[in-house]
Amino acid sequence: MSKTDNNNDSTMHVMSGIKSQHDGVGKASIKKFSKKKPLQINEEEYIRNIQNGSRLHLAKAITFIESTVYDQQHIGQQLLKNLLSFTGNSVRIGITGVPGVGKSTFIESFGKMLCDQGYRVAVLAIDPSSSLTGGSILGDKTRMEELSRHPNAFIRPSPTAGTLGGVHKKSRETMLLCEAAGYDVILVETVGVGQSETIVRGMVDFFLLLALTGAGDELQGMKKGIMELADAIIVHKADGSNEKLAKKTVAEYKQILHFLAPSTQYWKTPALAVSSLQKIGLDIVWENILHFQQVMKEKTVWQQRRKEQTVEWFKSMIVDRLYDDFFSSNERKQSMAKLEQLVRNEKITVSQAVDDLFSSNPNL
Ligand SMILES: Nc1nc2c(ncn2[C@@H]2O[C@H](COP(=O)(O)OP(=O)(O)OP(=O)(O)O)[C@@H](O)[C@H]2O)c(=O)[nH]1
Ligand SMILES: [Mg+2]
Repeated sequence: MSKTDNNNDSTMHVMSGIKSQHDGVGKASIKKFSKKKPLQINEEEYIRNIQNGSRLHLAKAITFIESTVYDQQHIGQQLLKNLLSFTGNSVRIGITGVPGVGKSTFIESFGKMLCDQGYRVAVLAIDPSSSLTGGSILGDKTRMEELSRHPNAFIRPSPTAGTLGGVHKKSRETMLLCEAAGYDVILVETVGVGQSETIVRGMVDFFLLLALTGAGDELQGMKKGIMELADAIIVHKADGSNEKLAKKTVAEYKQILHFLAPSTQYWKTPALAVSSLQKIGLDIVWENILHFQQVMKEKTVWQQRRKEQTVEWFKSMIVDRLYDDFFSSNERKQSMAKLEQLVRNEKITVSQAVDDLFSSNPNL
């Protein structure tokens, strides 16, 4: 890539491009963007600055990766390619739990504790609900106020524009960029609804489930499957008048965990009482994670899991690509519209319509 100036105009160009997509502006406007003069950056300078800890350059590189504009995406991929050999050295931690359980507050306190110990901490907030209003993101920014001011921290809320497939693709690459920038701990927050837990579980080494007191009640509503994804269950808000109940809940979870398959081989999933507001139990969570890392590295489960995750990522990107390619053809769109009409009027069966769509000689 040729070396040209990285001027402010280019940066504005990137920002507005991304904003438009999140605001729901469709492909037409993206095409208009692509027709503009190709965007170029000084790649070497970017790489050097990212590795030297420039948060600005890291943020811009992530913006390139997240962009839906081909030129920008390409720049992001080029940067990542050159930085790939510097990735992989962090502890990747996923954090999930129902809205309001205190994920952001936990990240603020836990992240700050680690930063104070000298670790560099990156936070990626994946929030499928935030794309429309942006409300959660603003909320999270204020909730993570102290952490965001810490020189060792980097916080990146990622609006997702509603597509979970897109989320995990970009979040993974964002995570790699953070690692290349020297972050030791990556915290990935996801709202505990639907598919996002499985996606995040597939990106991280250690998966934390935050729960509230009253395991008995909560378990009625909580899927056993989610508990089986967790490497630790945190009974959160274990402070004040809630402290006693939290300890009782921890005991209940321990009993339940006894009967569940552990998320990671050689690991007994613990249940721990934590208060992020009072900063109680955060050090024990970290001790558990360090112990997990040590055991899993010795048993090579750590390395194997990462390899499997990369292969799974590759497969899911193939599916994404097939999906996009399939639906982007105008000819196919027309065929689909015709077939839809035929199916609606019960002229042909759904199977016949699908066969027709996939056949090279559609009977239309
Ligand atoms: N008592 C107590 N309250 C807490 C604790 N942690 C968080 N809270 C409160 O719980 C509420 C929700 O906290 P958040 O951190 O925003 O929860 P969240 O899980 O990130 O919420 P969403 O991002 O909306 O899913 C806030 O009012 C917090 O002050 C805690 O350790 N103790
Ligand atoms: Mg939150």
